Parts: sequence; structure tokens; C-alpha cells
Amino acid sequence: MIDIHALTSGNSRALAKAITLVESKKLEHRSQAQELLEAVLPQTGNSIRIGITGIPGVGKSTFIEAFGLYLVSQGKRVAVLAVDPSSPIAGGSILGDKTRMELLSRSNDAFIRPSPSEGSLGGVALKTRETMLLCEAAGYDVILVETVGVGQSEYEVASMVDFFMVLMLPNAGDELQGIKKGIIELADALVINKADGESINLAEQTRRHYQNALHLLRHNSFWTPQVMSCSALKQENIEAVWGMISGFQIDATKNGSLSEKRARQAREWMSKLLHEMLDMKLKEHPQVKAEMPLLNQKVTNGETTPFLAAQRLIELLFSDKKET
Ligand SMILES: Nc1nc2c(ncn2[C@@H]2O[C@H](COP(=O)(O)OP(=O)(O)O)[C@@H](O)[C@H]2O)c(=O)[nH]1
Ligand SMILES: [Mg+2]
Repeated sequence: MIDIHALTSGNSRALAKAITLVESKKLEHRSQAQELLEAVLPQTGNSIRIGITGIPGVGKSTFIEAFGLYLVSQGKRVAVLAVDPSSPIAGGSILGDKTRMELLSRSNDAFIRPSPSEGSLGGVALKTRETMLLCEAAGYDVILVETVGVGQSEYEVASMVDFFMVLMLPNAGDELQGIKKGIIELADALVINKADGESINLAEQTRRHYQNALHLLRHNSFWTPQVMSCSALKQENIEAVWGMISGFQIDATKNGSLSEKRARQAREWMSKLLHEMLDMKLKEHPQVKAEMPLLNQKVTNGETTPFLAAQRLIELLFSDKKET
């Protein structure tokens, strides 16, 4: 069993155990985990949740090391999580990159957790969401959620954080950046990394390029997305990146948009989970399973309409509810 008191007083062993429970696929663990999450819910929400994405090699791990160490030096406690639908052993993921976060991983004020290898209901992203809540209950002030951008992971990360940041290379033009369409539009900040040495001028050019490009986008938030540059390796301008994000945190807290955004995200997750649960019930239901092939056939042959077939399956799903 998890010692809730140890967890909420910041014991990292209790936190690690709680995360293992949340990540477990065993059914009884699932309900224990939900009980735990509900119990600690009042102690959550007191962090700033920051999403970080960018192509492999852009410098995410180096940035997180520099940024995390800076935050620790400012008295913050930092948790680093990852959403990566590929195996955590594969290259590019947090685990393989722990060497680039050597100092941070040794800090008592930092907690680094690799991506869960898989999730059933809600996927890897749900596990990370729940882990984020546990970290908040354990008193972490800043949660960094990294993704290497496989599959839908950038969208999933953007939908669980307060502030979404895209790291970029000093190379003007999206084509060269290998960034998926739509990601730039989700960004609260674009940060051109590796603005050092011979790349300083190119980084500045790239910064201006995106600064102009962002003006063309419409934003339905009080926040105007920012474009900055930094050097994670030389630890330059890292403080300015934090200045921008903490400025956002202060304003978004004051004007209510932070709590509004979180509430919306939670409702969207509920809806997503509801659909996934219904889907699972459909797939498991014996009569639905039995009639599905026949109805598929009938729809294929034009003997019934897709509407009527779907309606029949829904009726089957709910027909036995009175008996149970
Ligand atoms: N010159 C320079 N190199 C950097 C910087 N940040 C990271 N790198 C290098 O870029 C490579 C990839 O960095 P890494 O943090 O592993 O990138 P990730 O794949 O996005 O996590 C490594 O060789 C880093 O040393 C930077 O600010 N400037
Ligand atoms: Mg990395």
C-alpha cells in the first residue's frame, strides 16, 4: 500500500511506488490507483506544467538539464516526465538520455521518470497525466513533460500542460525543422536552441522568421506566443526562458485562464475516456461480439443501413442492463 503521508511530504520513494501503481495494468491496481489519485487530488494543481517537444537532436535533454538545474538553484523542485509511445529503451527517449541529465538526476530536488512503456485505457498519455498529479501531490513546483513527437504524442502533451514549448534548430523554415504541421499553432513559445558559436546569426534570423510567421496566426488566448533563442549547452538565456514562463504563470493565474484551461483539459479527458470505455464494453459484450460479423456482412451487401446496424448493436449493449 502507498503511504499517502510519505507521498505528500515529498518522499521520493513513496512517489516512485505510487507511480508504479498508476502504471500497472492489473485491474485491482487500477482501482487502487484511482482511489489514491482521488485522495491526493486536493493537494494537486500547485505546479506549472510545461510541455517540451522538438525533433531528436534539437537539444531537449540538454535543455532540460540546464533549465532544471537553473530552477533547482532558484529553490524549485522539478519533476521530469516523458510521453513517448515508443519503447523507453529506444533512442531519443528520456531513459537513453539520462547521461545528458546527469547533474539534474543526482539532485535531491529533481525527480526524473521515463515514459511508461505502454498504457491500456487512455494510453501512455493518461499514465503521464496521472503521474503528473502524483508529482504535484509530492510538492514538485515545476513539471516538465518531454516528448520526442512520435504519433500523436505532441498533441497529447499539449493537452495536458499549461505551457507548451517547441524547441527548434537555427535553420529558418519549417521544412528543415521536420516539425509536424499544426504543432507550431499549439505552441506558447518557440525556442531556438543552439544559439551559440557559429550559429548565433542563423539563430537570430530563424527567430525573426518565426516571430513574423507567428503574427499571422490567430490566437484565442490572452497570451501572445513568444519566440526566443537560447543555448542549452552554454546555459545562455535559460533564465530568460523561465522569466517568460513564470510571467505567463502569474498572468494566467491572475486572469483565471490557467484554471479554466485545466478544467477544460480535464473535461476533455473525461470525454475521451468515456468513449474509450464504451468502445471497450462494446468489444467485450458477448452478444455484440456474436452479431457484429453478421451485421458487417449485411451492411457490406446493402441489406441494411449502417444506422440500423449501429442502433441494433447499441440496443444489444444496453439490453441486459436490467438483469445485472
Ligand atoms: N552547440 C550546441 N549544441 C547543443 C546544444 N544543446 C544540445 N546540443 C547538442 O546537441 C546534441 C543533441 O542533444 P540532446 O539534448 O541529446 O537532444 P534531444 O535528442 O533533443 O534530447 C548533443 O550532442 C548536444 O550536446 C546547444 O545549445 N548548443
Ligand atoms: Mg533527448
